[in-house]
Amino acid sequence: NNRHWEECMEFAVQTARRAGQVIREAVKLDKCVTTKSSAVDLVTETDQQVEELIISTLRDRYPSHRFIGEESSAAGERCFLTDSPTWIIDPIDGTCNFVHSFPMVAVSIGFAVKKELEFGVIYHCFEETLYTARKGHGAFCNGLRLQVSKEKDVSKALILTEIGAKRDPETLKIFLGNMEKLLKAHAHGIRVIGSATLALCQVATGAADAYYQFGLHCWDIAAAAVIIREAGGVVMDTSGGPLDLMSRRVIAAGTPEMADYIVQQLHSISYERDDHD
Ligand code: LIP
Repeated sequence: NNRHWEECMEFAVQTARRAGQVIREAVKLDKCVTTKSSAVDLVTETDQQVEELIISTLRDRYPSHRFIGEESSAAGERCFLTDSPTWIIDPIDGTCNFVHSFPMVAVSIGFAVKKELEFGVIYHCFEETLYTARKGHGAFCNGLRLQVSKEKDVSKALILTEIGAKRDPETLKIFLGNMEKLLKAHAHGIRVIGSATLALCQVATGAADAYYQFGLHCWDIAAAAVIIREAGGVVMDTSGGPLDLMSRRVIAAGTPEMADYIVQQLHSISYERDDHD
């Protein structure tokens, strides 16, 4: 089966590159923007077209596999993992960036078997950089091996986060309070780049020391989790427990010490689980 997953990953790479080309063309055109869970949770026709392209391409080749996709879920499809081989897809991660032509947009394709993540492919559409990892085989960016940062001390850390779709006063207070705590601990800086998957890839390369977020989705985490782990990093729940792909929250870091420190600082923001009924 291992050989088979390797072939699946090669096909995922081809498919992500094709999708990225469609996104690069579409960003130059007028965009038809609508909203989903909130006024800042954006979707465009391109998100839907690219998801359709990716899923139909993969389904033609692997008809027995299951698919979880951001836009299929928005359209009402149930989102849950079974033991079957399952593709977990974000056609455009960084939709708000895409809408503004801010060049941080990625295609993310993760793959799980028996509820375990096997490989991840993330393609930065504008830089044309490709992040890949398969369980047990290392993580790569454009073929070069990745290694996370070894930093343990928050006062020497560059930390990434994302805001999430909820913007009510209570949520914003917790969000800003979390940032304030890390800034008071003298983190070198905090960045919000608008793409959870590309931010997580920065942890895999060692350019960032940690990432945390409340409110992201399984398709933002799946591929990146494999890439960070294979680069030697940790990916866990914000409670400090094991990662729960459907829980809408994550902490990733180069070292367990860094992750544990951030766990201690964060106040939780609750979002409805991805696998809710
Ligand atoms: C979004 C991320 C964004 C994060 C949101 C959301 P989308 O994905 O890229 O950075 O804050 O939680 O998941 O909607 O652009 O695919």
